[in-house]
Amino acid sequence: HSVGIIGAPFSKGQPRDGVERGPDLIRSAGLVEKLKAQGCDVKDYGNLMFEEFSSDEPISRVKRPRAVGRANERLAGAVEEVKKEGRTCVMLGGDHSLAIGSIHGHAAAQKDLSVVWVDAHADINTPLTSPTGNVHGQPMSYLIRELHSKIPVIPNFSWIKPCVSAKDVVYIGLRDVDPEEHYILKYLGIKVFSMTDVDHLGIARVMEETCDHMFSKVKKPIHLSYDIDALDPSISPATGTPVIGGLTYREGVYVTEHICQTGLLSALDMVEVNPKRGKTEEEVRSTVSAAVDLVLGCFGRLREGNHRADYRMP
Ligand code: DIR
Ligand code: MN
Ligand code: MN
Ligand code: MN
Repeated sequence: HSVGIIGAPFSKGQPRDGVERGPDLIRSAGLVEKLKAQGCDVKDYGNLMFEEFSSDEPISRVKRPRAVGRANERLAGAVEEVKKEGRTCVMLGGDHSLAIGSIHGHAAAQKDLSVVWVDAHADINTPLTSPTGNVHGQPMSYLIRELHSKIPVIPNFSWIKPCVSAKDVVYIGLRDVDPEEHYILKYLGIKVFSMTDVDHLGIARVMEETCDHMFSKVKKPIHLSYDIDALDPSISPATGTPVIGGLTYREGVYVTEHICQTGLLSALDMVEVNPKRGKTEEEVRSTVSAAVDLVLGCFGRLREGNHRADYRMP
């Protein structure tokens, strides 16, 4: 695997600080070294720098629109560059509003994508349905073509062109969905595997059906957007909006192993790791370590073990 890492230390898509420390923490846990040890060719592009806005008043219900819009525009450009260099792009967040830039930049280089969104939340509120005004609860609404007419004009958001079709999106792990979001998911006929479906089918069948849905016509490159809050808070408590009843560590890793074996993973987001939300050092360590393992699972790590193709027994 050829991998390009972009750090996006950005937190203004939601109200809690600390999530901007995600990229450096995930790197400190040895991500790059571990990817190299499993045979990946890794280029770390470092952290992006983001503009500050002295005045950034809400527009409709959207909080800090200028900062969020500009940060995502920068990220989109960076992701497009990584894709043009032929690498699978790994975006380390930061909050999930960054999926706007990550998916937009990916789509600019690759045009037709499938999106697998692994999260406790659907993150599909429009600026007009959002109960909180936090953009990390809205990124999908800006990206889905079918919602274009529902998006008002927002400063620094005008560069965004919807680039994903509703039929090319699959959700896994949902368990905290606003009523308006539930309406949108049903109205657009989006494929959803909620935690009820994970309980009912088991994660293996969920992944089979995810692939069947994605590959029903042509095989498109996959954008995997992984919110660490998809996992149960017993494993990843250090996150802004933990929700009880999530994926086990094993289910979470299984998702990455299955996506890896499709051979179609083209970009990955790993977001919402927030060390300030951990009550103890151990809670932070467990959350960061899960995030690292999920990334490793996306790039060939197998729980049965791995060895290099050129290994010879001494
Ligand atoms: C809620 C919470 N649906 C919102 N969303 C979160 O703010 O729109 N997303 N926490 O990660
Ligand atoms: Mn999310
Ligand atoms: Mn979430
Ligand atoms: Mn499959």
